[in-house]
Amino acid sequence: MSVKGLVTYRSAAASRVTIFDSFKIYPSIIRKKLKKLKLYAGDFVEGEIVDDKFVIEKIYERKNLLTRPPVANVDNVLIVVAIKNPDFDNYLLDNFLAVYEYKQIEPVIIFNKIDLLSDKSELKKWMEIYKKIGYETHALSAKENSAIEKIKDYIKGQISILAGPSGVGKSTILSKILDIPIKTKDISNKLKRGRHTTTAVTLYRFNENSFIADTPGFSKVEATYFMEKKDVRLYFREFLNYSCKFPDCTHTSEPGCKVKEAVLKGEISCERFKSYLKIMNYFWEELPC
Ligand SMILES: Nc1nc2c(ncn2[C@@H]2O[C@H](COP(=O)(O)OP(=O)(O)OP(=O)(O)O)[C@@H](O)[C@H]2O)c(=O)[nH]1
Ligand SMILES: [Mg+2]
Ligand SMILES: [Zn+2]
Repeated sequence: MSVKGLVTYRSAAASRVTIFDSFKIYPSIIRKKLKKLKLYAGDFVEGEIVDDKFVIEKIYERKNLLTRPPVANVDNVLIVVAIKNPDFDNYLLDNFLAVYEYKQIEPVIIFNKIDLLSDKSELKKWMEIYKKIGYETHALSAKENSAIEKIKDYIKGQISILAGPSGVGKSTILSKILDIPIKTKDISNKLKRGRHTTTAVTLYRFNENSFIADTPGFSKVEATYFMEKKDVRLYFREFLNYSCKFPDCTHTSEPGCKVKEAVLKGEISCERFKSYLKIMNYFWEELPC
């Protein structure tokens, strides 16, 4: 009898499938005829259970595929950042956002460690900037367990991954979402081992049919590593509301640039545009911030 499931563990040597009727997890093997297809965590599969193994007979078409870490069919990426410890780096966040826009995966921004802030004005300023351009934005303290339920609710029934810079609290948030006191050290160590072999990915299940993976922190992400420089403009979503004189305007040196006008009028965040210009390696002397 054919059974449907989700690949919830994948390493170079092994894979596991969680089946949808009972949520039981089986070690899985791939039918010979599918051997040349690659299998990723996040793949929806169909197959048969033989001798307590899930024999994969079909891999459904993927809606997207992340490469670092390798996960397919990601619905949300939770980009975790902190204002303090480590200090907030909006250039890094803007690169993350552009990359996930490019990959067509919905980014959610999580400002963690708000328990460390006595003055929340900077947090408010940044949250406003990202909310205004339509990003789902949350502020919380994983340490104090605040707002975790709201996030769990938002990503319910979906496949999500935690991403973001090193040390911002991704693994701590994961342990709160899973509601099990996993020591963050254990998760980090597991991930570090994974990094040295090839990347092993685990999708953890919570709230019945919701899945989430942790990732090791990146200290650097460059949008231009993923896309051509001339296309970066397409992945700063607030720029798309403006029609410049030239349809392929890169919003740098061209005349009649409506995006630059909008920056001067304060309609587009100067900080965001600053990140964009840094990616484009362009100096604009009128930049108001
Ligand atoms: N004050 C405070 N500390 C936190 C919070 N969340 C996590 N931490 C601490 O921040 C440090 C890093 O947390 P991790 O969860 O390991 O961070 P990570 O993002 O998984 O880091 P990498 O795996 O290295 O990328 C740990 O010492 C946590 O205890 C928080 O909300 N408030
Ligand atoms: Mg971690
Ligand atoms: Zn322009």
